[in-house]
Amino acid sequence: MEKFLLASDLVGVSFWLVSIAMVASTVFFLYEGMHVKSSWRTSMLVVGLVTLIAAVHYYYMREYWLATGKSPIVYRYIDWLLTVPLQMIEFYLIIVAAGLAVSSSVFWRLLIGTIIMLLGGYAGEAGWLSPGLGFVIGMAGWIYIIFEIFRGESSVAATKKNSIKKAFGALRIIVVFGWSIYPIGYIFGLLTPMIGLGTINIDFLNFTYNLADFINKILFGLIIWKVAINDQEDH
Ligand SMILES: *C/C=C(C)/C=C/C=C(C)/C=C/C1=C(C)CCCC1(C)C
Repeated sequence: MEKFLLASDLVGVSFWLVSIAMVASTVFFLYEGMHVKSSWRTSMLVVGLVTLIAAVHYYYMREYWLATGKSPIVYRYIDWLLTVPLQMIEFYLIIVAAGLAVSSSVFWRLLIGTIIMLLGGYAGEAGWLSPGLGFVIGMAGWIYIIFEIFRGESSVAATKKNSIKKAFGALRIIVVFGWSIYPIGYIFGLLTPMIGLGTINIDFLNFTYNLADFINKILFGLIIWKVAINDQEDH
């Protein structure tokens, strides 16, 4: 299709912008990670890895989009399969960085929720299952994750220290509100025929996912960075 990016291709522009933002934020997170208190360094490294992995995938996704005008489903879900578990590790690291004890089963439960969420979504988008059924399975995984961070073991540990309470609160907002952008993209992109709103809208789906990735990877990293800096000032 297109050889170069056209101004009329808004979705293509969003792929482009996010790919560059991921590269720049990777440099930022890795650099800043060297200057925070040592207990926060692994957390900063992990957010830098998340944006690095996303940057690589966004370069492929934007090319795929230009060449085919189709959803880069495989690249998208490989990216999520790597980066969402890394973000789940982050929850665990935040608690550990604050010197609180929590069992590693917290991480495993969050991982199981993530895999169910992504498998459901992929199956629905790739046509393994009907988009509606894939959506229901994906939602179940997400709801399980929300339950764990609001009612599970990590949520109890997180209330024990003030600086962590704040960080955890911010992360919860990301997982509930930031992450809700993805199913919105799915509903109004892929489920439109099912809910009587017309045809499948691949442009809306991809634009919305790109916006969501920008918020949930870069803003997520900035939250961790802010908490790490504040923790330093407390000491
Ligand atoms: C860095 C990438 C992130 C944080 C990706 C998150 C993806 C989701 C929260 C996806 C959620 C979905 C549902 C809740 C329902 C089914 C469709 C999905 C996979 C888009």
